[in-house]
Amino acid sequence: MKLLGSTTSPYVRRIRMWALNNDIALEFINLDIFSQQDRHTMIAHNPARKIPVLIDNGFSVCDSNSIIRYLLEKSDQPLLSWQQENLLTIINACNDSLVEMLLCQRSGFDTKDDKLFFNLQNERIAETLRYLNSHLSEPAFKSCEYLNISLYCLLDWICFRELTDWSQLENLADFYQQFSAKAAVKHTDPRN
Ligand SMILES: N[C@@H](CCC(=O)N[C@@H](CS)C(=O)NCC(=O)O)C(=O)O
Repeated sequence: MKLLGSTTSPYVRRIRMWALNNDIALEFINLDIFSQQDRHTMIAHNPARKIPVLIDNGFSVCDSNSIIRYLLEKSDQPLLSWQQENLLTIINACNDSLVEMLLCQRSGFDTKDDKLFFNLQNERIAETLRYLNSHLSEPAFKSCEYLNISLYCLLDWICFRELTDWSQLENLADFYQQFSAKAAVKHTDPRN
């Protein structure tokens, strides 16, 4: 199986870390999705023009949510419960808003402007982080490897891109510190 992605994408990193932990061989194709040639490769497999994309025997699976479901099924592991799906939705919502804000910054907008779009993203980012801070000790969260990986990838990506300060959220800070020691973290560090 091949994984189209980039070393910097937190969504791609989740899949890479989970595959490493579960001994699932993925050939990682590192793309620069804003270069003409690599963009062509991405678009050829995903009309939505986003990474990650998993390719298995010529079949493309788009979106990290579908990819993890595909890999869990393929490796005969239980899917996420509905409670866990909801927690993943919260992580995704935070991550999506941060991606939108980064793209706005790169497009030359002042994201500190008092504008509806920026205010909505900032509110969502702050509240989802607060929610995750108070729910990450629950059994449904703790017992789910993919949720833990996804949260770590979100937090580390926020640090890497210097997007927002979550250091006052103590449970998140403890979680981040403990998780950092894992081998898959080092292997997929976007700074390397
Ligand atoms: N819902 C998607 C989100 C993936 C996503 O936003 N990927 C970003 C990279 S981190 C991307 O490809 N962005 C390209 C764009 O927005 O044009 C997933 O879970 O895979």
